[in-house]
Amino acid sequence: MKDKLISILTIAGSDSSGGAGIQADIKAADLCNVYASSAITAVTAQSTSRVNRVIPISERDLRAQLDSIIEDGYPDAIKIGMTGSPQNALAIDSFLDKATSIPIVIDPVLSSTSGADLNLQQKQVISIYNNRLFPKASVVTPNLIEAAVFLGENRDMFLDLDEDGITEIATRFLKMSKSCGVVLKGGHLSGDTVTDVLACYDDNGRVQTTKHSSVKIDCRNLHGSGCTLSTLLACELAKGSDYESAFHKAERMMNNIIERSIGYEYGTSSYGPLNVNNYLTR
Ligand code: PXL
Repeated sequence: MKDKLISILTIAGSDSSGGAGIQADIKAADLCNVYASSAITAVTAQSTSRVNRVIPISERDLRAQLDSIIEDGYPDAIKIGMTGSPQNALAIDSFLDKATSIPIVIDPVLSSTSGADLNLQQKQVISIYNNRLFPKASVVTPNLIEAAVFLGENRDMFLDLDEDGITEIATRFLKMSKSCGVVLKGGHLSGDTVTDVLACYDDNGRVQTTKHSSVKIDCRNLHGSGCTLSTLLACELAKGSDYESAFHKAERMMNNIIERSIGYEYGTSSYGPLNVNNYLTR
């Protein structure tokens, strides 16, 4: 009797520098001993310092990848990163209609670590997230800056929030998005502590929140950390964990990965990639 591999499908962009996007997702899945199939939404030409080009894949070619992947069966969870264009966001939306009852993690990527827009017609992509994709998600994983955009708020106000403040924003995002769960990432907070908050519903339909706080680690290798966290979550959900255990497991792994990347550097930017395998080999 052979063991069936646990698998996720990542639908995301390629990062030529190797730090974020599909490249980060596959490394993170591997770390969890989970198999990853991948559908590429866009090719980005970027170094560790800047994004030079964003080349969305055509909707037809994205659909062809998705249809080919499911010829081998459905994955145990789906992770969605950068969509690249409104057309691709809509293609993903119709694909998700076939993938009911599979955990879906949506990382609503709008811009790169260096600040470049990663989608064509960003406004339309934002409205597809709000109206179509978020309501289909098990967990949406915005950072504070993305949360401010989706909630139509001023981002500077969000960066000084305390733990109660970030918990309140996670709850607001949960209700606005109509998703089943939200992990709001507090990495951009100005203080010495980073707090991430999970907001989801209990069996009685009441919002419950859980936080994970850690001392901010003085580490510049954070390119790809958002992609990595959402993939770790997807892998834990693929293994059958509930939201709360998946959240705590993914958060603990992230802390370890970030801590262990401190002694390494790569590239010319002051920001380097998070390289998850440092976790294993050091
Ligand atoms: O970290 C966000 C992100 C997601 N996806 C791709 C990226 C980046 C950041 O650079 O390149 C493809």
